[in-house]
Amino acid sequence: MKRFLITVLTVVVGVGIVAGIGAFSWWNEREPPALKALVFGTMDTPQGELPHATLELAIYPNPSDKVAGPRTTSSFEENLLSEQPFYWPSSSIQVPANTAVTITFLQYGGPMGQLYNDYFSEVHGSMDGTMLWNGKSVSKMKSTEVTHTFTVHDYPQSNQPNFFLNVPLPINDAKAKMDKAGYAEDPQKVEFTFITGDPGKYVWNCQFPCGDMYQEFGGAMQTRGWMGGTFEVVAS
Ligand SMILES: [Cu+2]
Repeated sequence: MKRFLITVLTVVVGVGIVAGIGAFSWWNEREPPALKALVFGTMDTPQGELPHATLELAIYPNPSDKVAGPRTTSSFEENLLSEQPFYWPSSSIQVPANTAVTITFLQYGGPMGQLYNDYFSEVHGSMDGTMLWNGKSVSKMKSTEVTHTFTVHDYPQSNQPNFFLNVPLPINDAKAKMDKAGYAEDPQKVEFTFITGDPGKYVWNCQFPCGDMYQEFGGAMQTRGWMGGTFEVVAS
């Protein structure tokens, strides 16, 4: 009987520890609060007049006193990512369905690395095939001018509307004025407008090797909340 009780107790404690670790890592690795595109008025589009929503995202080259950066799950990870870039204020994006959405990107980082695939230096999925780069309309950039991308895609198996966007984001050149935090004083500005369809759940990530290790696809590139996240089209 005693042995039986000890066995039961051991199992109960074991299950408790596993559940505890599970709850701890779930809490640590949870999605950041969603950043929602808000509707302001309407826009004339090839699909007629649609509600118009806007959203602003910044890309910083490293955490600093100015911008804390995404949550890290340990001091080891904090160290590993202390010089790594991230999207801000959230990597969980929500946009309304059947709406014209404009995302404004402010890119604060300087030059690094080189894009592996020129496809990602082209604009894909915007309303008219272009984006505004510092106020100028462009449909692609030179691959040497790109430092991050915002690339939204579908899961391989799903039966929701297909959805794909690619926004190349420009570097600040080596001569750009940087502040103490290492951020460009006059960041690169990109405005990208696209039309959403019916609701769906997608993911986005950066396609530029801006992390470290694994051909620079480690570090920020493989950490939730830094260079990738969720992109949800929600019923409006
Ligand atoms: Cu990146």
